[in-house]
Amino acid sequence: MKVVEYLLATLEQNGVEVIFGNPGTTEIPLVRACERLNAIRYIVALSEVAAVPMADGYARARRALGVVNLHVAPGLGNGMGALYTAGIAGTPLLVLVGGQDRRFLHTQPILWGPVEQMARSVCKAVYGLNTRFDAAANVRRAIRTALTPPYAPVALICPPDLLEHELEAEAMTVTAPALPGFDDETAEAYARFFGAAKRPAIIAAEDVHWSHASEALEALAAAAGAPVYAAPYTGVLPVSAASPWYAGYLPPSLEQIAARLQDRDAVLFVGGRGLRTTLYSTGALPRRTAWIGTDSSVQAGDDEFELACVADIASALRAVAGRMQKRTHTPAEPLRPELDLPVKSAALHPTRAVAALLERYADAIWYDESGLSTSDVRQWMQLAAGEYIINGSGGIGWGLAAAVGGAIARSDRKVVAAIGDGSALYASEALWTAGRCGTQMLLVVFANRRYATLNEAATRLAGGALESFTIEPPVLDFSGLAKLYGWSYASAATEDELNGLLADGKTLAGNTVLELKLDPQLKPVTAARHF
Ligand SMILES: Cc1ncc(C[n+]2csc(CCOP(=O)(O)OP(=O)(O)O)c2C)c(N)n1
Ligand SMILES: [Mg+2]
Repeated sequence: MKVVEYLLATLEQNGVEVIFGNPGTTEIPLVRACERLNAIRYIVALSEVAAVPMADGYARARRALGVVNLHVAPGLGNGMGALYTAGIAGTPLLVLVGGQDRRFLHTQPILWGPVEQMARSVCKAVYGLNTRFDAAANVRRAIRTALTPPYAPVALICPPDLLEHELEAEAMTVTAPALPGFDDETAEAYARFFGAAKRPAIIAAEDVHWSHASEALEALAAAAGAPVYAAPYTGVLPVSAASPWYAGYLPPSLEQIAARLQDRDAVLFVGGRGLRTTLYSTGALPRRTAWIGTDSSVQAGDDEFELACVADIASALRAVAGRMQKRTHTPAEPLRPELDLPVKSAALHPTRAVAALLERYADAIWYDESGLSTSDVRQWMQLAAGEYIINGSGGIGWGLAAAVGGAIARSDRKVVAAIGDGSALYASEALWTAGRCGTQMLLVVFANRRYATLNEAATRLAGGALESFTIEPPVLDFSGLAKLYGWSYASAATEDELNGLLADGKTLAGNTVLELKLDPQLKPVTAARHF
């Protein structure tokens, strides 16, 4: 078979069903083979800034390897911001980079560039298909590395001339190394860590999702009587928000984190790389910390961990819970700080809009890049583990396209993308791919005609909103965007209008842009949590 056929057969054998990409000349062998073999679907995105988040959003919603194909140096360059995000949030992603035909590479042809060097800055490993002798091994090596924690993008550079070579090899299932569970002694040590604490807490991150560990986490929380916080900016909700043990997302501010944890005397970090915060602030964290995860570069505070283990998270948590004496069955009081909704106003209040949308779409998978409203979404959501997804890196322009990937991954489910008006415009061409794939998505645009988050930060830092963060005039007309890509469109400027739309099952069905026309004077009630 040809190298390209081997590549596709091996991907298929390892459960891959789709490749997202924006193709060019160097991708012609790959795209042609996808069409001819008709096993793996090549899903065209109209840019790389859309293709990479789509693959990432798809991977997270499916809890499976995502594959994206990028066109030589400029295509890889366009995709790098989102590859950075996948690396920070820890998504297993295989990046097939279209290399150049080696027969004239020395002439520095058009689109030539240092792809290996570029890929290395955002991928944890870079492999190439170099000869017909190494191609089969390197295909499998790249997949195996991508499926080995800590997860991050892995690049495989695929020169088109080599893809057409013949090779003799058999497609195989890759054996990704299994992480160990806990032996008795280790489980006992973690149980003692909790046993010595009066008021322990758990801070969980993305690895819980990838390790299918949310139930084990909840069981440990119940056994230890420990609230579970999501680490700030966690890319996938690690525990059900409806769980009595869920204590909410930690705010991305060390000062606010310290305030939330001030009466805790021991913290177990489960997965992740530590506490991602936004602006500089200080605060003292509990001194006693322990960690179970996959990435030893984790940073969790000023002190070293009392215990630290690279382990399979689900089985490790089960082993520790099994050794604990149950102290409490349910927490004494609600662990998430409770807030009242603001009173209804003449204009649509963003907080009340979020609450109404969460109630109506309680069973949907949510992708949230709603800017200043994200903390409101987290305050009131009751979503299931793995079904609330954010970029995780702070790199905006990811959420809309990622939600399209999620809607393609889970065509059995409604997907809601809650996106700020600024954030909606970095990769809005993803709407075309959604239309082509027949997704069922609701894109809610929070149209406050501002970079409100930046104004909030500017106010905090230097005393006031900035003219440059006002994105009007001209006023962005999202009905035009919907029309361009063949989506339906609805808008609401008052609560009654929004409720009318939510009550009527038809208007918001299918792929619909719902523009919330907001008064920028009405801020989300949790806005202060951002900094
Ligand atoms: C890739 C990237 N570019 C720029 C920024 C800086 N940034 C942070 S928030 C923001 C504005 C977000 O605006 P919008 O989506 O309208 O939400 P709002 O703040 O208005 O609620 C920008 C530009 C970023 N975080 N990531
Ligand atoms: Mg905005």
